[in-house]
Amino acid sequence: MPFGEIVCGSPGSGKSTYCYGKYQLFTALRRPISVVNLDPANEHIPYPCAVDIGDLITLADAVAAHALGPNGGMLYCMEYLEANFDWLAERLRALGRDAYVVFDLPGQVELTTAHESVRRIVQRLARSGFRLAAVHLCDAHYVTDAAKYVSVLLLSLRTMLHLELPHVNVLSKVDLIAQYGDLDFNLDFYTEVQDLSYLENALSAASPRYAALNMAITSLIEDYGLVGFETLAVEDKASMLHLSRVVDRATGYVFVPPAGSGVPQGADGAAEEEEGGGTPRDARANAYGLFASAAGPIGGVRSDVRDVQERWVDAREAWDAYERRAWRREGEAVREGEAAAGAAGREGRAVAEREGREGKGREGIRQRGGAE
Ligand SMILES: Nc1nc2c(ncn2[C@@H]2O[C@H](COP(=O)(O)OP(=O)(O)OP(=O)(O)O)[C@@H](O)[C@H]2O)c(=O)[nH]1
Ligand SMILES: [Mg+2]
Repeated sequence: MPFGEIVCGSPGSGKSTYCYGKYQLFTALRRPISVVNLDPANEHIPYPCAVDIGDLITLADAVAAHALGPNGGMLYCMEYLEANFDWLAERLRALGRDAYVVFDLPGQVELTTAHESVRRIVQRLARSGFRLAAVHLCDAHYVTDAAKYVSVLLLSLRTMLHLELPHVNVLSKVDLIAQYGDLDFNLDFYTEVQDLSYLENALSAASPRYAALNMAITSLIEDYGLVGFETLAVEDKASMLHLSRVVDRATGYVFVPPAGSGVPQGADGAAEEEEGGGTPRDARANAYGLFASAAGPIGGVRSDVRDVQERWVDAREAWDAYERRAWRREGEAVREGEAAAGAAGREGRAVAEREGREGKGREGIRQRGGAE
């Protein structure tokens, strides 16, 4: 069955860049991936596009044909896509049953917080067998200001409640966070959405008139207790790998056995498998990874937000220097490996040539000996 991610978030939060980063990561890992552009205003698509809404409708078409503004045009495009859902479904079917599809959405947040078309499209995809998670990107610079942070919390909560999908909120561009000045709290305060009453002073100082409203909003967010964040620096491999693990858990991908794996001895279905009539891969539980990968903590480099804080906030220069040294060493090792392989190849060819000459020489001697 196909799996996928609905990548949403405010304008410029890094959705298309993330889709491209995911495409590069999965391609390097030899994991199947297809990226679908659902943003009719996306003119410079950075990734190879498996399906492009631009082939159905563009924002410019909608605006020109119906004398709409850009926001109205975007809503029209999504309604048009919903009305032509078969167009999308047919192209997605062509990607195969084992496809992993990343959907790049437009940045208009009303599409994922209030308007119904995207929600209904997502529901229809789910009914057609897709296992989806929403990946909601929020620019990390919002956490540097208490009021903006509260707005991001509200936006994330609203998106979660509207889309009704397994949901991963992400503070994107965390590599830039140190540029916006010192944080009032450590990063884990923001990602774990800890006691929001600590924001009271900052919120009241910024807008004393709305102090009571702000605190009512924060207590509403706390009452739901749903919002939390992962972090993302798209060019950092560790960050992308960690987020991929989180998303795999949210979609349920971790429950599906890896391609080509058999059923372990003694597990349900092992006998059937031995007789050659096993259940298809996506219809059986992943007896290898079920508990280890689904129930255990997610490990790996920078899976703890305190490490993310150290990498991008507390000791950024030292880490940059360390990674540059590591890349240099890796480059040298690759070059040395290639040089050694080249030398071995040359030596091998020389030996083969020598043996060839000697072989011909012996043949010549044998022939001469025979003639005598
Ligand atoms: N430093 C840094 N820059 C990023 C990161 N992710 C995205 N960007 C930059 O943020 C800008 C916006 O990224 P996009 O991927 O176009 O954002 P988007 O959400 O697709 O934007 P819209 O489609 O217009 O809503 C680009 O200049 C990216 O290079 C990141 O992790 N780190
Ligand atoms: Mg985009």
